[in-house]
Amino acid sequence: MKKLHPFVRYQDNPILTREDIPYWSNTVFNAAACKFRDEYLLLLRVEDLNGHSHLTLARSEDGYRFKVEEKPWITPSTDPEYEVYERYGIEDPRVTYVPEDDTYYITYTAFGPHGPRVGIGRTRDFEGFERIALITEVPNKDAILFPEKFDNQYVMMDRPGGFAGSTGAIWVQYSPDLVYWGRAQALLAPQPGWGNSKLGSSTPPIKTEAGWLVLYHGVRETPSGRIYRVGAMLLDLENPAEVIGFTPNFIFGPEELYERVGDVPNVVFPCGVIVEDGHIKMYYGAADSAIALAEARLEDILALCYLAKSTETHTRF
Ligand code: BMA
Repeated sequence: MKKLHPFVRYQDNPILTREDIPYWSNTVFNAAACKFRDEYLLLLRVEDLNGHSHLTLARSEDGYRFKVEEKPWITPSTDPEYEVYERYGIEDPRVTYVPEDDTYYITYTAFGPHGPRVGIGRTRDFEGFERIALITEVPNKDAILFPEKFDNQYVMMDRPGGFAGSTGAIWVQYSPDLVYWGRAQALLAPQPGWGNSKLGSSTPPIKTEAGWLVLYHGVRETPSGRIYRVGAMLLDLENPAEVIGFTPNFIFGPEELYERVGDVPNVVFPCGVIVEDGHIKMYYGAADSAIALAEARLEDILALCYLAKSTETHTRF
């Protein structure tokens, strides 16, 4: 089969499966990624045998071969402020380093009897982790913080809605302190086609001369289930609520067996990217059962973002 441009899968994919987790688990998928003190780190979503998720660190010297830590790092909170909202697990982390604060912020989906909502916490050393707040109501997920402030405000993308048959769009919100959020605006919404049901931001914004580059996922509802694929959008450097362009076609989707077959078939779900020398390493969950890696040249993704500046494939507001 002719391979899609511009991502190339790592030859030894998948890079992590439950065989690599030192304790009993059901699956590992949807990992955040960053570099820290010359190491590549993945913050893995590990689903236990009860079907609830927690977060475990994996470390690597080369970005390809990871060693998973012996024990979970962030588990659902027992603090009464959080407990009910994290009772069924914490999922799909994203890590954003904010140089101004010299801090790594971790956003995650907290899942409990009321549904999914977003939590945020911080670390400086990937040893201690301090929760800051639960920052959305339900239902909401796929929240990612920008690495810079805009007019002294933190900015995050999130994905309210998208449950019980409703569609879900990517939004932005602002906060002076990471606790209180508002001025919400819709950014990019589903349209008929590959992302007809839900869109959600996937990976933390990458600053380029052309704008903030964000990979996002689009969900297509089909008679035999959902297909999760990946697109890219470019946001204005000064105003992250302004979409400069996006890829009208998906640029990555499930093709390999490990992406087609698993607990949830036909899913590629990136949560982390690492950029080095103009190349991007995209770490993605495959079929909710493994973690895989694909690489692309940054400029190739940027070029594809200019194909759509208007409303052809997705609705802009
Ligand atoms: C989304 C998220 C992801 C998951 C995907 C496919 O809604 O919950 O964690 O990978 O569904 O099941």
